[in-house]
Amino acid sequence: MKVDTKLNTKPEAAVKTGADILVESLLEQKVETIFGYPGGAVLPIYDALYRSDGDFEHILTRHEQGAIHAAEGYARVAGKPGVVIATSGPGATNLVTGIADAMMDSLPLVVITGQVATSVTGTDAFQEADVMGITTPITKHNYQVQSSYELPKVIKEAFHIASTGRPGPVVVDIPKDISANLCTETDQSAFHLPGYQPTIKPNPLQIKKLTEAIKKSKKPLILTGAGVIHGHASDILLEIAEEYSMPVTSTLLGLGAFPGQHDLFLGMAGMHGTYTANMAIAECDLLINIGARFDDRLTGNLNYFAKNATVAHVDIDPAEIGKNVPTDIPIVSDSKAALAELKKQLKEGPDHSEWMDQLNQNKMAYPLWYNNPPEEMVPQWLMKSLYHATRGEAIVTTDVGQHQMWAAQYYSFGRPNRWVTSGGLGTMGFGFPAAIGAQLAKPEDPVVAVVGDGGFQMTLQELSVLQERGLPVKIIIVNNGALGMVRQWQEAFYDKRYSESIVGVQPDFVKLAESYNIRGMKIETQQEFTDIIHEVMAYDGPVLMDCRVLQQENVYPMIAPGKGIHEMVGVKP
Ligand SMILES: Cc1ncc(C[n+]2csc(CCOP(=O)(O)OP(=O)(O)O)c2C)c(N)n1
Ligand SMILES: [Mg+2]
Repeated sequence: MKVDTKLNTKPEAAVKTGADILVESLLEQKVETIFGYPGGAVLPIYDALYRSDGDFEHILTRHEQGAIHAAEGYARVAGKPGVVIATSGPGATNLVTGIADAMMDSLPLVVITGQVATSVTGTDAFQEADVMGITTPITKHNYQVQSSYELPKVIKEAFHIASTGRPGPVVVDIPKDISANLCTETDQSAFHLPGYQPTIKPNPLQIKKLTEAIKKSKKPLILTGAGVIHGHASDILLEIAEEYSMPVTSTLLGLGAFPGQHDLFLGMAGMHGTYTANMAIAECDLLINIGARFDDRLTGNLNYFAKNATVAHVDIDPAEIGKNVPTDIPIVSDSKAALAELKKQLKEGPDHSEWMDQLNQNKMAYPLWYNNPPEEMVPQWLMKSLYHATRGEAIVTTDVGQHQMWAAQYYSFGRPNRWVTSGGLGTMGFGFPAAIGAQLAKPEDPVVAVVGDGGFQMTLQELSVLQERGLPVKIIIVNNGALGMVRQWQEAFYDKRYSESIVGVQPDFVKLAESYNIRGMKIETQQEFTDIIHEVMAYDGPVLMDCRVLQQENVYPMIAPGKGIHEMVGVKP
């Protein structure tokens, strides 16, 4: 390895800096869009980007958190890794929430952080932070690059690890001298990762067990998680479910994996799931989990979860199987490969017409409900109307809170990769920047950011990106003047002591939008919304709608913490 230690100021065409090597490696990975923010330790990288002359679209967000959530939205919708660059120290630590969010929701990211020069590592140098230490528990993998020689290989590995198996974030920390110095030789060999070989194909014997369980079942139920979407398994799932007429429910992150309007779909399950879906879990005799991780917001009290069921679990991550729910038929596999093998082996479906009748009766008797005084702006109505106005075709991103649950309940997703929400970490401030990333991934598609008045204020600085790029993202603030989900819990479990959850003071969101040269409007009635929404959606530019909804509305049904999945409150008015 030959490395020139002189700082590079004006590289000759033939001589490259480590940063040039990085840029070449990113191009080799067919990276088109980078989200980032410059600073001292990444100056050589930004210089190399400048000199790369338009090979990439670099999106300068106004905060590193905006960059990483935008990259998550991009990854979710584009189905390939989102790429982020931030500087050392505060730049890197500003990314931490988004890295943890991507880890929880299995989103592929390659996150490049600058680091102080190797000569001062460990001296508490200016803007030094232990990025490896901080990100080890929240990344699928992380690297600190030791030489520019190894950079091409590290980048290849990083993209491979982020996007294969169970996707996740990979951090590549690059000391400034390594990106700045000239480099004459690089390792172009192919990578070899013997310790990382995700199991993609299912064990056929396990699939045989599943086919036998399906044949015997009187009350089968399929549960879709995000793994169906990551594995591109929606089409084959639909074929199997239709052919054997098996009902389907979903986690929050699995929405869109199966068509939301389909007769076999029972709605979302879990804390704010439908009565039909949750009772189906409580009563089924066979639960087939495909790519969901049985998290507590889905299961409620584990003592009551799927108690009567044989549990089959398809997951590409073996660590998920049996983690929370004892599993009778473990299937470590890519979701599509597992379903393909199931389709091949399955010759006979379940005999379950009584079960289907029961589920259909539940659907009729206990639909989602809300009171709807037409003179009021009712948040559930708002989500349902957004669904109709966009014919279910929009890409919808959300923040976290009541509006997120209403969007999940009332916006019905017909296909995968249209629903972008922060599930595992529940990150307020996610929705708006994620919409920016989603819009960049699909420039022609309608993108709506459904955000809370609280969460929006955590990342609204990214309005600058809309202004600068003219991205036609539509922002719907479900403005209840409250941290609504906190208010709901305080109403239910803290005797209405609304500690710090009713927010009296807000900016004028319309003026705020206008100050960024973005169309803003305040919507106070159903009529106003109906009158304008088609025009808003057709408008070829960003629009912010400040929708003033009723503050006292709660999300129902609800499973209280500690309760079983069958113990819902608010099932009926
Ligand atoms: C970063 C972060 N901080 C705090 C919380 C806790 N939390 C969950 S929902 C919520 C209220 C969100 O309020 P808003 O954005 O207005 O949405 P609403 O529930 O009113 O629809 C809070 C504070 C969180 N999820 N994320
Ligand atoms: Mg709110």
